[in-house]
Amino acid sequence: MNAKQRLSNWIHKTAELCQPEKIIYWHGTDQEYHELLEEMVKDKKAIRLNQELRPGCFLFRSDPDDVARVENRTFISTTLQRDAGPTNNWISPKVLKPKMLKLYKGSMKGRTMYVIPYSMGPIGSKFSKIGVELTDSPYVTVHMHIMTRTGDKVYDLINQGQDFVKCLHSVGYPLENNQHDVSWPSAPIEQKYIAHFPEENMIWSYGSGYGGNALLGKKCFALRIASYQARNEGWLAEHMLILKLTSPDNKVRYVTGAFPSACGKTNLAMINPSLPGWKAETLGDDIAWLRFTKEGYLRAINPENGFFGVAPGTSYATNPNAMKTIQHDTLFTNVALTDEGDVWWNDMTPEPPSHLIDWLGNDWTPSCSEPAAHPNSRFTSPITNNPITAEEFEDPDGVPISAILFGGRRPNTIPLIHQSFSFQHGVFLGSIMGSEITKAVISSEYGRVRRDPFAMLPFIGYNIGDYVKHWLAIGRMGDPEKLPKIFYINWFKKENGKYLWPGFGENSRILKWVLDRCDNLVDATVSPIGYLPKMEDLDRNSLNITEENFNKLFLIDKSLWSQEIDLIEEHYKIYGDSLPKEMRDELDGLEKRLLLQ
Ligand code: OXD
Ligand code: MN
Repeated sequence: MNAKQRLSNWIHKTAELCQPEKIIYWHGTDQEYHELLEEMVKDKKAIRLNQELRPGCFLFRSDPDDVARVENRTFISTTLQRDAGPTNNWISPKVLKPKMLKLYKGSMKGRTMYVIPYSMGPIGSKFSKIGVELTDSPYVTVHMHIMTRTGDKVYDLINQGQDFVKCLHSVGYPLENNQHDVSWPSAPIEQKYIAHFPEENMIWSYGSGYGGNALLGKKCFALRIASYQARNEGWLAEHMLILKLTSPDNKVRYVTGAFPSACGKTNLAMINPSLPGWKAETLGDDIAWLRFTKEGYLRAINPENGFFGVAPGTSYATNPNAMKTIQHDTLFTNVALTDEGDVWWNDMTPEPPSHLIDWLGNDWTPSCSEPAAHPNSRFTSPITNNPITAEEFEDPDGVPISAILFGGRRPNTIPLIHQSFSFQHGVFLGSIMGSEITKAVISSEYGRVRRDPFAMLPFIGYNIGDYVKHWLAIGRMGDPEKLPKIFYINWFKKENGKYLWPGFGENSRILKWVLDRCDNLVDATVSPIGYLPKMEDLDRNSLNITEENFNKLFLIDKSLWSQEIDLIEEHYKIYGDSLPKEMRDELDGLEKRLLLQ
């Protein structure tokens, strides 16, 4: 059976199973998008914001029980448990499929099933992959329209025989006998399933309408399924931003960066460099697909077409380019509504407005103890809204990557920046990545370090040990001269509860050193943990920071590093017996170097 027949068979079989009232084929036009938004406003599922203040913008409020990715309901369903590995929830397809088929039976009754063909990456690029999402959620449909490249050109690729990822999504709220709909349908938590069948190029999502649970092109396809495909096909699907940097002498370089959540990834992707003459442009803020070219360089594309950013904390002070991005044609979810029909969230302005409608639809004043916007409230904007999106974003061949940045939020131990001794040592740095748990995440574990290898812990679609082995294999496939250099960054070192480093635009000073190292323009100091900058190579002009504090940013404290080794040992237990030997060798090497110091 060819791809076209497979698509039509699958659509018809799904319709028979889920029993939608009607089927709408999405063609990817702005007219369909606007008409569907109008319909949602009429059905009270969306609020039109003040079109003078925020043209083309709408607000959605989710069910209070459906506000984030549900990792404990996310499954990798492979034939063998070993292939899902020790860090994923696993259920055999033989058990999971009958369970989910039961849930899907009649689940779209009284609703429309949208058929959304989409491409991750520029349509037709060698880097790109295509998928089709069948969903009964108009919210998901308008969001997929922004976040991916949807439309007829993708049907054309399928007609030409290109394989696609089958993505089925239902909110799990059938409307029986003209039952009245609710504004955000979803299913109880124990019925939610975000299931991946990597062996079959297939995703089944049931019961949630929110973000990564439901916009299946994003975490489900572009990370979990794609990482599985990438391992088999010799490339990398990573949770990384892509940034273009132009130096005052007009030299262009590209870097990628992986940081766990709440580490300022979107801010870095949209940085305004403080260093005179430097220019930064965005290629992506969340996902990168990297492949070797014939010439042996690793090139990257951003498979997405929009931003799905966390709203709280975003302001003209922290991220002016994001604020300009969301000024128009943006969909907001779970933020607060002002009396003028505009949006607001914590720290958007220094003072909150005197009255708001909060994300739950209730009156809110500054004396309320709960935040007006949900901590995981979001904005969804086309990538072209960003005033600093790089033109190469549409380049089907991607951009060559000079450096890979890893990082996390650590109040101590880890210096502001260090460089790995080799690609393998860089893989080690990725494998031990961690971040302090902030109050916004899990309050009971506040202050502890949570390890998030490569910022991919919830997104690796297969065995984590095999994933690290695959990174090592990529290192062996590349010419060491042409492979990106790997760095580890910590913008968040503190003393007496205060950040030592100003961050934001000043981070360009560190990026400059990264590029100088890539160009072999500067030497470095060899330390037990990696290469450190020589102080004279960091541009400190007009930087308001004392010599003493500056030095503290690079201090390697032996007793903290000895605790760190114990923490890494502890962390490595999660890999079980799948930890590659090279990582153990790197840890031994680190320990020895620290002892000799
Ligand atoms: C995201 C995430 O939403 O990483 O990008 O959770
Ligand atoms: Mn992310």
